[in-house]
Amino acid sequence: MLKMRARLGLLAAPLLVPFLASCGPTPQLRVHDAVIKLNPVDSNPSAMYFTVRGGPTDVYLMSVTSRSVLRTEMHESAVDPETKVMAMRKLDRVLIPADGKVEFKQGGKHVMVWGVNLVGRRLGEVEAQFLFSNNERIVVKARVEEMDGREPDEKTGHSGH
Ligand SMILES: [Cu+2]
Repeated sequence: MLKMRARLGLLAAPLLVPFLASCGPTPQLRVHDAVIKLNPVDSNPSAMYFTVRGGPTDVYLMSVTSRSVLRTEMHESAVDPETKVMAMRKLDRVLIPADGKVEFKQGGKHVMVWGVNLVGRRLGEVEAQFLFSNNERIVVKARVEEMDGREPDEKTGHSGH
């Protein structure tokens, strides 16, 4: 039995080597700073912003969904080179480069969100699910706030409209 344990110890040792040999942590695919900015007009879509950090390999972000909303779409805002007008286009997927950083922010990439439900507004947060091309799913809490950063009217009880 003792002999057996000694042998197992020897077998386990090589497994540690890759960890010790790498100089720095392996990049991990993750999502942070997710926030939904509520549209002041309830029938108009709200926008969701966040940052995605790339993992060890290139992947695509395929969708962002939430059970607390009716519908979502990934968009990118950009100035049309011909008309010089700011316009949005729909994105089917977004490349997240290995060890890279992709920001979804105002005036750029964003997720359009229709129908944020009352529970999410009252709690001031919803659970959002990010699906990637490698089948990884990341679930994060997204803060829900008014356009100017205040807590949702439904949470504070201030109903201005
Ligand atoms: Cu949009």
